[in-house]
Amino acid sequence: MKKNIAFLLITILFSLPGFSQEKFGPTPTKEQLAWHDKEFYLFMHFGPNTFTDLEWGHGSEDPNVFNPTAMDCNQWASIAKASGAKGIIITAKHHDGFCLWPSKFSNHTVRESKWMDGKGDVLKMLSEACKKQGIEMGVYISPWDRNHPDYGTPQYNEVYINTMKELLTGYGKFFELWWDGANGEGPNGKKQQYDFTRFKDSALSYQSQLVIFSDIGPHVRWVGNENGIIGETNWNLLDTAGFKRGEGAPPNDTLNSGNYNGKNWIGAEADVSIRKGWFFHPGEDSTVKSGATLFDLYLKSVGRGGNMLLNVPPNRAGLISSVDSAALMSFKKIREEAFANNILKGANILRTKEFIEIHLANEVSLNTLVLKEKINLGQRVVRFEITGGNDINKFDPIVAGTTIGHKRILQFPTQKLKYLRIKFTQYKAIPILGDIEGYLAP
Ligand code: FUL
Repeated sequence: MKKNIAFLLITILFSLPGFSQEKFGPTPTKEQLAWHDKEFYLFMHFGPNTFTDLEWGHGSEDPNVFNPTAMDCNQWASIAKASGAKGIIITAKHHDGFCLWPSKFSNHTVRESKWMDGKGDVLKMLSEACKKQGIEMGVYISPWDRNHPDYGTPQYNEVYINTMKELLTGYGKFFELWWDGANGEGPNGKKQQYDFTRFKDSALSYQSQLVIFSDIGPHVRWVGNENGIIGETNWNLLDTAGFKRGEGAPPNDTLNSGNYNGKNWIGAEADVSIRKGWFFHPGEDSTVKSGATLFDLYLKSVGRGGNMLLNVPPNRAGLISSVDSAALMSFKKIREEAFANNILKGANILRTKEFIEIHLANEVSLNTLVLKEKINLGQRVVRFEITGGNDINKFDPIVAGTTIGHKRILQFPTQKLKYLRIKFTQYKAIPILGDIEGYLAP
């Protein structure tokens, strides 16, 4: 009977004007929605720097320094898959200009190296491996190029577009294109004026499903730090008018939290390396983050409504080192255990404009909640408070927070309760949440 009344109430409420499933404010495109659902994927920095112990190659390195001895992209992709990552973004070209594929538009590529007698193509090997494992692939193509002789001239914009075209038309579909903000001098001492508008239009003309990352999007934004941490308040909204990539980008704290009233939907992607450097350095094995540290970063990125881009750089053999893969597997295990059994499944849920109440049949112990907004209808929740207990007339404070977006993971000291209430204390439009999950994480 009680259940029927609740159901009736929900039906009535959802048919009221404010409850209609209308979009509110900027909303994500279907490509951005698919991107949000990926949540966690790997970054791989690989190239001459792997062999020279540098982070920023000069562009004048002998191509022969690139010489992985046991290169195996199937190992990369199978480790990525086993870790639960949805894809791999590879540095097809980093700032040193070295192309991991035999580009027609450069003389500084795998073709000029002795590796596989100049016949190797990392992009081809990786795209085949990802396909085999059923994961997706993305490309980092550094606009800054310390090798290309045309860098710093208008001609370089043509070179960059041709380079993108070659990659975007030769290796199957990518999910993401990564534009780094660093912009220094080329080999001729000149800085480039990038034609990003044309870069964007051409990239999308070759692969319209792409999401493009940069400090300011257009589709995905940097979070203002390289520690993998998104702001506790995270709006998927950003104002980009008047801002540039690199120098001229919005302040880091703005990128970290987005703009409350931002005009564009631009989700946050937290990039961080599993070890100290972005590239592999033999002396940095001891800096590999533990599974527990990675899980903490997961809570501070995916758990704050953004995505986690975790860099796991292949070593000089051309393999993921065993310390890194062990940390990834431990991270996977912690996630699996934390989200093993949704205690709230099947509970009675009562929704009103200002709160959601969950009534359980029996008392449960729980220390984790996962909330999701239906972001296809816009990001609406500004602030919320969660209370609960064993008495329908007495709700004690448990946890409070700001913004939900794609996902909000809340962890708190274990509570024993039968009743749970999520109260929206501030919202832009009537909150519309998806499934609410609860767990008892070890
Ligand atoms: C930075 C680059 O300069 C680093 O080398 C690295 O690629 C990192 C992910 O982005 O801006």
